[in-house]
Amino acid sequence: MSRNLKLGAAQLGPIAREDTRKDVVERLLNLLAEAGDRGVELLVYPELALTTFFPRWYLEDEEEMLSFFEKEMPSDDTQPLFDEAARLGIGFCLGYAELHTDSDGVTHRYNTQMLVERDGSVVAKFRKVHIPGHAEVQGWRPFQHLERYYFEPGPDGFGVWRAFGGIMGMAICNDRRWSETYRVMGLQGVELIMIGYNTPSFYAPDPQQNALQNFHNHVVMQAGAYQNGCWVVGVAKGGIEEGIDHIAQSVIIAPSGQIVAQTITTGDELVVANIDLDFCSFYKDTVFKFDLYRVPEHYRLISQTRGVILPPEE
Ligand code: ING
Repeated sequence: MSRNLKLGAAQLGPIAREDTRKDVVERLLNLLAEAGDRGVELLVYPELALTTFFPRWYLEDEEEMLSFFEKEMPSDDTQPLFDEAARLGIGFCLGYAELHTDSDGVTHRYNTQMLVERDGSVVAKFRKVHIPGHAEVQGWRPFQHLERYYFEPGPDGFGVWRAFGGIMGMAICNDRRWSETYRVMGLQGVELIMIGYNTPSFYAPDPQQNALQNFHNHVVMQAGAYQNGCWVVGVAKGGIEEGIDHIAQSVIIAPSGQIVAQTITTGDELVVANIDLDFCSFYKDTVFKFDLYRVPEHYRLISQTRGVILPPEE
């Protein structure tokens, strides 16, 4: 028995500060059209796929800052993407900056991904949990990473949803570096995790890591896939955007941890893989059979470990 799903990773190249939503939606539609030609059923776009990665600047003018956020999804500008995807019967995952007003009238700013089924219905919204960077301008940096100024952490954690014939999960960019991200969804039986990312190749706090950015990008997603017996798709907005280089190398990773598809450019590029969601059981039912080998009591004890356990003083 196999539950096949044709999965597409729709990598984007740079988006300029002055690019309009219409300019970008045109590019998303081009990738969608190619996905349709190649029989894709689920298409994953990057983090913040509608605008340039604006947290690289401190935007003093509130009106300009809010211009990078979506007040509704779909909006007039993004409705054509939703319409064409539904017409083609392709589901998609789209990253964007979300302005959300809750039932108490409080406005929140989130770094968000929306998952849409093949019939155009909205499956879920996920809001980024791990917000990297800093909240105030740091003059020593060659460029800023002000995500902690622009975004609140998502309040809902990491959920999973039944869609596309399986159990779907989402994470965004920095989330992929933390093992809890995958395990929290793994404990809920996740079979595919969709991750968009914008990752500068220069890491200001420790430039020694620059040369390892592509390695770190893949090792965390491959480990997360293997240790939780799930598929992982990681999709970049890459290339030199407003003068800052971003890694690309978008991938589709199997529950074995193997990379089954990878982009070879830093621009708009679609890679496709036919994934079998039943393949997850080769790992979920053997090496990582949680209810047999993963003893919660051990983890409760381990979680109480504080620092290094030293032998008693002589
Ligand atoms: N970007 C980066 C990421 O986590 C970063 C920030 C880069 C953190 C390198 C640590 C090391 O991929 C976003 N948008 O989270």
